[in-house]
Amino acid sequence: MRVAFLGLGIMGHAMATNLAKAGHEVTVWNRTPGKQVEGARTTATPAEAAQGVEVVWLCVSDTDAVENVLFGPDGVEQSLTQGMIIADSSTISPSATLKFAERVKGNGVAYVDAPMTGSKIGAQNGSLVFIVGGDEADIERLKPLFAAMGKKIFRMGETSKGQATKLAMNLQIALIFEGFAEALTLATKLGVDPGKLLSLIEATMVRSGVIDYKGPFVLARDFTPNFPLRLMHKDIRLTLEAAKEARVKLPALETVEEIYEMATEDGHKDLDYAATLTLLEKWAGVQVKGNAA
Ligand code: NA7
Repeated sequence: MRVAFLGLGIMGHAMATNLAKAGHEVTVWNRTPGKQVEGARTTATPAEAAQGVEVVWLCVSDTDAVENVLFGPDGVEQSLTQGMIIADSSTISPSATLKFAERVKGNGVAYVDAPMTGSKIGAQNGSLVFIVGGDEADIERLKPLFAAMGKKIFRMGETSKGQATKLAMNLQIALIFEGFAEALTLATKLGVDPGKLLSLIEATMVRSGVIDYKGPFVLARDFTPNFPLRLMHKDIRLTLEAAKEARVKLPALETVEEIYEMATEDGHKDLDYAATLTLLEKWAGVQVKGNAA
């Protein structure tokens, strides 16, 4: 298929690479020039990238970035044609997604929100899980592209339901990790070996995918970013905004948001979100260390 891929960050670069590798005709654009994708044609503006394509796929930081790429100067809007599909893999506001979809509908363009999970490694080896909102027929047309970048798609409902679900998923990741980090900090302060605690967790119902993945990194004190703290913080803020719009109170997430705020003030925003642990350690006056065995 002819695809424009806009946004060549950690995730977008790997996804566009997989599209080109799968034989699709890909044009790419990134705000900061200089990024290229093997097998794809680099363009100077979003409008140029979207010229004559069947699908425009976005993967940029946040709601403002999506709005800018679509409707800003030299934006995608200038190149919209009847029957085109816009697919957005950025994690952004569900209500803004609906507004964007409404605006392009006037040009006969469909809008599919397709945030994903699987982090950098999943993007590189094409094993992302997509959490999708949109018309079934449009999603069906996108299947060859989804297949090139991921291993599964879950259709959650009409446009915006992918974003809504992604926020509900990341809410759980943030809270599960925070529970783990608090448990590690308390156990360490009380003299328990965190490596033994992790072995126990793995053998009991406390076990979770989040802890399986993060536990070894944390015990090795490796906070290099798989999912940067600044992006998880953005998702937490988005979730709280969406909750406010829907009149839903999320007291635990509100508290965790403050921890992310303070971790950012401590200079950890570009580390993995697991670095929120260091704040708990600072308050408790301990450092969690141990063997992952
Ligand atoms: P990165 O690696 O931080 O990449 C972000 C990308 O978004 C990168 O290409 C940025 O371009 C681009 N960006 C940021 N702001 C803008 C604006 N205002 N206009 C156009 N482009 C912009 O993030 P990831 O790849 O890890 O994640 C991307 C999304 O997927 C995000 O929503 C995650 O939550 C999930 P730059 O190179 O800085 O010029």
